Amino acid sequence: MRVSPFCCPVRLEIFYRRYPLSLSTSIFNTKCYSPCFYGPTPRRWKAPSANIQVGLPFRDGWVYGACGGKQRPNPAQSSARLEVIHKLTKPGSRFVPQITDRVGQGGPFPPLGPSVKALLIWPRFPASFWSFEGILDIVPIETDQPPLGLLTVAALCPKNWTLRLIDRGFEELQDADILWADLVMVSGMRVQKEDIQETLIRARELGRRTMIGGPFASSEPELLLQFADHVVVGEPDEVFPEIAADIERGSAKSLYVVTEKPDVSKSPLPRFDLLKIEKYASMAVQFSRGCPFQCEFCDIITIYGRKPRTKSPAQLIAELNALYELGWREQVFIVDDNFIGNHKRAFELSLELRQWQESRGYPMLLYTEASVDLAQKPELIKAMVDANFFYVFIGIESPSPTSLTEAKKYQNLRRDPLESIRFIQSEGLWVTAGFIVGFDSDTEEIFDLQAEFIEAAAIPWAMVGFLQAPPTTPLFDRMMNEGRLLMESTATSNFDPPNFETLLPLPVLLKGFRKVLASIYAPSAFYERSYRSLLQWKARKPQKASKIPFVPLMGIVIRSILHQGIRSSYRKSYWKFLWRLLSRWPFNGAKFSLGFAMLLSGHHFIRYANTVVDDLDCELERIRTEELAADLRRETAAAL
Ligand code: B12
Ligand code: SF4
Repeated sequence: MRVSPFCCPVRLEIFYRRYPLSLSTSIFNTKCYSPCFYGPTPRRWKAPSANIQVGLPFRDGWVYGACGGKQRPNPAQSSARLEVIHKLTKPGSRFVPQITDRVGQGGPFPPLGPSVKALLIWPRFPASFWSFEGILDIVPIETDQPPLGLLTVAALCPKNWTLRLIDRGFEELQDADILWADLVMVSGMRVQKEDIQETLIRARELGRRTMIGGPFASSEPELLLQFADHVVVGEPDEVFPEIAADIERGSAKSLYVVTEKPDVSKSPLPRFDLLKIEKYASMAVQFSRGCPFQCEFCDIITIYGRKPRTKSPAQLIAELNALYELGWREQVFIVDDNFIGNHKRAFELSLELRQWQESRGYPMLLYTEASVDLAQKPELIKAMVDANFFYVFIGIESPSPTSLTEAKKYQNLRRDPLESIRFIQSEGLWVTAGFIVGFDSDTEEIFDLQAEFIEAAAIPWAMVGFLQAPPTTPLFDRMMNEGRLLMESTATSNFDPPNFETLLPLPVLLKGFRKVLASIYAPSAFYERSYRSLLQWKARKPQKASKIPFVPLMGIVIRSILHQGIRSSYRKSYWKFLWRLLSRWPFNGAKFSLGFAMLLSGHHFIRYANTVVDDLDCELERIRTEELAADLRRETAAAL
């Protein structure tokens, strides 16, 4: 069979280790003459026995060739391919695919030699709930979080490689930067897809070798194989030296699927020294990977596994020490998928963190993510508070028990979630949380229930999004089996409408979501909730906020008054909240500083919610016009 050059370019040869014969049937037995991937000269492929052709559609519905060409895919063929590759690369699957690229003699990738110059790139994010744009107008920082995955991979690179890091959150990427490098190494989440794609295409056009790893690569390698020379699926902490050796000596593969979950207690100290540290609002360290629960929509457990693996407390403290040595004295996010996934280890760590904080005068404010069953562990909460944890992000998702049951989020059903949140707040941790609409069990009441819950729990930073079915998850499989997956969906995060057909009609879902956002981020509601959250949060004695030196602090105050107190449309609510803060907690450092952070954050959340509401209005208007046009066409046809 001759294959269109646009559908090409990568061949996956699969060895099903335990039962090699069962996969010996040829799936797509091909000869390829693709000019797009390996230069203009057609090459003939010797088709191996089990050979999968990758040329899957992107969410926009087009199949892209590595040359940038595109064509409409054959939907039946594409979804069959997607399904096969999805199964084969699914972590934990019985299949252990070893993928070899067989182009040319001795592999298509020439050796890069022992002194590789590697450019690490962290692509740009689109504006969202998490991007805190508004705050960047006021606070002298340029971006939120550092790319910890890239910093970890940097530490795994051979010592004789020269490394540079570019964070596209605040840095331009010049051609000269790419041309400096022998190897361009990119990381990223699905939500960074656009910039990931652009960066990889640009590096390839400039003739540079490209490699991508990280969560997007781990969940959708088949898409990225079209743009990157090397795609690394999974956590390469233990095997990266082998991959690096392949790169150096010219035996590198297109795709590395690391199915084993590494022992993170052996992971190296991330290369924080590569960061322009003063540009960030927060630093990040990771204690554990994986989560023991089984939420249907979650790709944490398909990427990082259900058995939480932890570092040693000493290892984490060494990471904090490294940040301390670099002069970092502000907030640090412990970016665990679920900090209390292994609650015994979390407790041990918290005890040691307390000593470390005490011995240095509490230099770092900590925050993390945890499941709601934290409320059943008062000793752990106390230990965290003593270690200077200020707040915790909790996946509440829904106040509806039916929707939680559908999502298999059973841990949220053990105790009333409202009670749990109030307990955590009263024990000393301030709470921020995520909420989801679009479950099959959701009815039209869900929107009011969500807004009421957020108000009752007093959660100022409430991240409300749509349910998504990310590839590799059980929800993705279910939607695929039910024929509800939208292949043409361009969704990359929970802020986009679902990538499957919801049972609630789309206009109802969009209208309901709009209602929730408009109600909870109305300025008076936002600042009232912030105030109530401070009343509910019982800060404890050891909790110490980060100190901001006087001069930058004055700059922040002046810019806040200018942008928020004078120019903004919500200045009345701003002044009311500021007055309450000053009159009630002028000498309570913890409450005052978190309250001040909430005061500033209004500039992001209120404006962000307004933008989303405007976008939703446009989208609803578009749907309404389409429906009217369809009605008109039907009536005209009937009349004729
Ligand atoms: C911290 C974090 C954030 C931070 C931001 C982090 C940042 N740097 O900007 C915040 C809270 C802002 C955030 C937000 C979001 N996040 Co987030 N986040 C995380 C979290 C918890 C930790 C990330 C981290 O630092 N990990 C530690 C490092 C060491 O792990 P790693 O990146 O996987 O790196 C390893 C490998 O992947 C690999 N690797 C990584 N890069 C590279 C590069 C190369 C070349 C190679 C070879 C290997 C390699 O090597 C590393 C060592 O093994 C992860 C979950 C997780 N466990 O990673 C989710 C996660 C990355 N986030 C995710 C999502 C969906 C989001 C949101 C879209 C959520 C939403 N509901 O909208 C938003 C989008 C942000 C935005 N601005 O729009 C998903 C991504 C899924 C995907 N397939 O892309 C994850 C996996 C969690 C999940 N399943 O929900 N997030
Ligand atoms: S609790 Fe959170 S991390 Fe764990 S499976 Fe559920 S959604 Fe994923």
